[in-house]
This record gives sequence, structure tokens and C-alpha cells, in this order.
Amino acid sequence: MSAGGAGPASFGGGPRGPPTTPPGDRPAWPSANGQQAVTATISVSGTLDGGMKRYYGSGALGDDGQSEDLPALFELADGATLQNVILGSPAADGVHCKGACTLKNVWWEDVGEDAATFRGSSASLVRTVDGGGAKLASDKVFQHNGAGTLVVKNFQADDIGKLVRSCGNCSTQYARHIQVQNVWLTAPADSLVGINTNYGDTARLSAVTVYDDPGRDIEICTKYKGTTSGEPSKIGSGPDSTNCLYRESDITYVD
Ligand code: ADA
Ligand code: CA
Ligand code: CA
Repeated sequence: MSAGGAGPASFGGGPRGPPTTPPGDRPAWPSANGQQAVTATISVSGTLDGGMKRYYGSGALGDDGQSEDLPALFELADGATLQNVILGSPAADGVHCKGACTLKNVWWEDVGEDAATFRGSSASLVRTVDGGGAKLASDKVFQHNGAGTLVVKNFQADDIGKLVRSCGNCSTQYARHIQVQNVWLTAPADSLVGINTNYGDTARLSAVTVYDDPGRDIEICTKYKGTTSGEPSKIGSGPDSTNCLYRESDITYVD
């Protein structure tokens, strides 16, 4: 292969570059290229490319528990990109995004309270998670607390609670839209996506592969009645034409 066109063959692809794998192929979990303790939240505006370094919490960020209001290892400004990063353990509250941020090829080896939280009050906001993966989430991986859309694509998750949840009880609630495309989920897990139908949430799912769930225990799209205080109540699950927008054929099971 020549060094022209799409770029030198030594760049892109593989565990050290951005995902170039076509839809359908699950990439290998990457190995870290060095590591760094994070003792104070790293603010990101523009792009932070970690070169596949592992970042793990220490000191004030050394909490591996499930208490709410933990600080994040990375806090992304509106428009920021975090890429080629591994979050090790402990990971506290992972990544916080204030607006239309992008997480590209970001991997969580042992999710903290959650992996990433998305905020921002504009209905036109779109944030994107492209590539990467998450393991060992006691509860949620992606917490959508803002308005607008969250896209998760080319992502793998293994032993989690929920992959994406539209906040069930945030004090300000919004209509939230979730797109999950080309995602590999390995049991155990409670749910792929959880949405609040009473606030007009939608989830569009395509090319989802579920591994090791012969009992079909994982809920694909769980519907709740969200609240602004107290616990949300579960209404049901499964595809429909208004909120959980997918067909059974969008989900492939590999038992
Ligand atoms: C839980 C909690 C929310 C919010 C969320 C989060 O769902 O009920 O209020 O704290 O976690 O962002 O982690
Ligand atoms: Ca939480
Ligand atoms: Ca959290």
C-alpha cells in the first residue's frame, strides 16, 4: 500500500489509532501506551489526543464507588473532542461533556459511578461517542442528562447495568434522543437503553449484537415515566413506533 491517498499505512486502525474497522467487526480491546494518575479534573477544549495512554483517578479523584456527584477525570467544553484515551481504575465519574462534544476511541477498563455524562440545554445539541468500549459498570455507562441527541456508534460494552440512560429524575428534564448504531453488548447487562416516554424521548437502534444472553434477559429498550424528583417508574420495554424505534431484526444474538 502506498503512503498517499488515505494516509500512511502505519496510521489509523489498530488499537493505537482511530477506529477504521467497518461496521460489523468488533475491534480488539486495546493495550495501554503508558499511564498517568489524574489528581485534578482535566479540562478539555479543542482536542485532547491521549495516544492510548491510561488515565486513572488518584487523590480527590481516587473514588471507585457509586456515590453521586463524584468529580470527573475529564471535563469537556462545548465542541471539545477526547480521543485515543483509556480510563483505568478508579475512574470516579469518568467524562463530563458540557455540550456538543465527541468521544472517539475512548475505553473504560472499569467504569466508575458512570462512564460519561452529557449536559447542555439546547435541543439542537448532538454529542457523539464513536468507537471504544466499557467494562464493569455497576450501573450506567452513558448518562444523558442534557437536551437533544446522543449518538453512540461502533462501541462495545461488557458487564454493565445500562449502556445509555436518559436521566430518570434530573431536576430539569428534556426530550432526549438516543441513537445506538453498530454496538456490541456482552452479558451480563440490565438494559441497552432506558428512556422516559413521558418527556418524548426516542431511541433509534440499529446493528446491535448481543453476546451470551441465551435467556434474552437483557432489555433492549426500557421505557420509564421520568420525574423531576424521586425515582422514575418503569412502564415497559420493547419496540414501538413512537419511542423505541427499532425492529427485532436490528438486534442480532450470538449465544
Ligand atoms: C442517577 C441519579 C441522577 C444523576 C445520575 C448521574 O441517575 O438519579 O440524579 O445523578 O445518576 O448523572 O449520575
Ligand atoms: Ca449515577
Ligand atoms: Ca454520575
